[in-house]
Amino acid sequence: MAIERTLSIIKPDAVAKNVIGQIVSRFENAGLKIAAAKLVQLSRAEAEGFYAVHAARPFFNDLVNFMISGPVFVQVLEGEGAILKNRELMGATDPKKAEAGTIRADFAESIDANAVHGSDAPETAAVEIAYFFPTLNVYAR
Ligand code: RTP
Ligand code: MG
Repeated sequence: MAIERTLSIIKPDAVAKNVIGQIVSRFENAGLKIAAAKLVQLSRAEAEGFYAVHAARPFFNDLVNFMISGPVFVQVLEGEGAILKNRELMGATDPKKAEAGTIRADFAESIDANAVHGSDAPETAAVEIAYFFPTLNVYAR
């Protein structure tokens, strides 16, 4: 499998719980490297733009309000099959359905406050990485 990059966000609920380090350790232990990272408070416009694909969904407003409720930790993770690997580490969107030992099973409270985001495909990973780290190629290894 090829070396890929994916965008990860540790969401406001997990940042507030002080488990950034525990979640990052799971990525590191799975062999993913951190290619970029920052702690940011998203504006409403930034959160709306990031989740624009969901703009017509009934949960959009709640999702945006949640994403701006506190700082988020945004990372680019890099490694073999990073996109799928990250999704597997995250677990299902609804933590009640997430497999035991996944990040969402262990740290998330609800489908709304579900601890992490991860890109779901190569195309979305490219768009999402550019959204938060437009100059990342400067740091490419
Ligand atoms: P994410 O984009 O945050 O990594 O999550 P995901 O791919 O697992 O789920 P997605 O379908 O992309 O939905 C984005 C976020 O919207 C919230 N959501 N709520 N109430 C609902 O039915 C519902 N469905 C989705 C979740 O917080 C999800 O992470
Ligand atoms: Mg998604």
